Amino acid sequence: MILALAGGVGGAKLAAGLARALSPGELTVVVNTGDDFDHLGLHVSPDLDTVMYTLAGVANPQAGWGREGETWNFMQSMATLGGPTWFQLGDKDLATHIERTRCLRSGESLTSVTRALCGRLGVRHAVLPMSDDPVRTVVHTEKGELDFQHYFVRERCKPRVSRIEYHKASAARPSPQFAAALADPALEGIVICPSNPYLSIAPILAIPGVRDVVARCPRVLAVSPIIAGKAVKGPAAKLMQELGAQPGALEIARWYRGIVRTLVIDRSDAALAPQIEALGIVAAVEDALMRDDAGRERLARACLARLVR
Ligand code: FO1
Repeated sequence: MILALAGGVGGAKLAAGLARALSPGELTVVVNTGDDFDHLGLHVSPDLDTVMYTLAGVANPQAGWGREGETWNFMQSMATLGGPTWFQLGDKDLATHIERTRCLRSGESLTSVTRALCGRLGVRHAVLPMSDDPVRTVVHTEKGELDFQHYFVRERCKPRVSRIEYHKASAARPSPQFAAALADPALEGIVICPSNPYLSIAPILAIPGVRDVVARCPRVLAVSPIIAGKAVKGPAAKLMQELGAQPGALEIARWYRGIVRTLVIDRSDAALAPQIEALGIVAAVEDALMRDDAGRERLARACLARLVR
């Protein structure tokens, strides 16, 4: 069994590639929930939904998040009524948040709701929230302390960041299914998807016990979300700069030092391989940009080959 740790769009793409390469019993995807928030009275789980929609083949291909073929009647009516419109909820997507919230209020766990929603959308591989307990990413910026979605969507990642915090992470437990997967004797390896390390992977590793178990696993591979000094999507490079690090795959290697055995970097970063290897990490040079379904599967198969080698 392979365990994949994932955040939003980049993580979802590799998870989809892994899902094409592995049968449902062979893959478990654990997803960051530090981005979750309550909005308009609804429990929104953006990364879980991005992974779920992508694996179901119903994600919006342009944005990467939300659903394809969306309609926006709800949003337009909200605008007419003068309600908040900074966070775009399409009509189909809205049903996901309403149904999730209804089930959570009736006492179901986030793990159980996620399994049901994934099942309804035809996702056959296991998709798990990192925890059933609330963990909330908070970004300390020049504009003060911002909840993650306020920083990311409302403020468009513009305010300069000085620190990132994972609220309540120290009191959270991995979901029982995540804990079971980590302890499963059939666990062959862990793939850390090309998600933002600070915003998507760090909250998962911040749950007590998780970092130690991952670090003890002999086969852990990460894929760099930074290619040629730039983030494929999102604010990873900007964040690195603001946090005093040089944006690049070498800095990603430094961040994952002590956790991963192998770092997959793009061909355009091949010259960094000797410096990465000097950190005690195997640098695996691959075509790391996933342009289409075939690119996702090719990178996934390359990761699996590197993992078990
Ligand atoms: N991202 C945006 O940039 N703008 C939005 O209005 C927006 C709405 C949205 C609604 C549902 C959902 O599941 C995700 C949504 N996202 C939006 C993406 C999301 O907030 C971020 O990409 C992730 O949290 C970062 O991984």
